[in-house]
Amino acid sequence: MQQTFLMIKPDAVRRGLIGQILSRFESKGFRMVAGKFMVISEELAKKHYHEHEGMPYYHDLITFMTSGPVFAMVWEGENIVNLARLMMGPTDPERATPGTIRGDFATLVNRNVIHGSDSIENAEREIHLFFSDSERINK
Ligand code: IDP
Ligand code: MG
Repeated sequence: MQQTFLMIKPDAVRRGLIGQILSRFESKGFRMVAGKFMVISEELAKKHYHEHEGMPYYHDLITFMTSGPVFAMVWEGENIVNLARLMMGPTDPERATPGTIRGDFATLVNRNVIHGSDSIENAEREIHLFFSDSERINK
């Protein structure tokens, strides 16, 4: 059974989309094992997005991700890393087909409503960046 890290970004929290987005993962048959409503620090945002340092959008990304509360989560299920990415749709909502989360709820690449780990290795890293082992429910 795989676990992945998902995060509802500040734009989606502000727009009141948490429930609709979570319900898609619940309906799919996945299980939330940890969740935290939080404002992330600049330090945590920079660690999370370290691969993007130096990109032209990096500064805006860090400012945006720390601009308001996010809902950070760990979810569990068969092949969830890949399946959650498919459910989210591509990074740029302009290329996301209707039926995907970004296809249905977003229009701009810098306001694309959700983060999801892109590999099993990154899922591990991101889960441990945001959650302690005891915060993941194992029942
Ligand atoms: P992902 O969120 O689909 O994994 P990444 O390429 O890892 O996409 O990029 C991380 C985040 O950085 C994106 O979700 C988006 O918020 C932002 N981002 C990526 N590329 C661009 C861009 O070209 N312009 C503005 N923001 C971008
Ligand atoms: Mg990514």
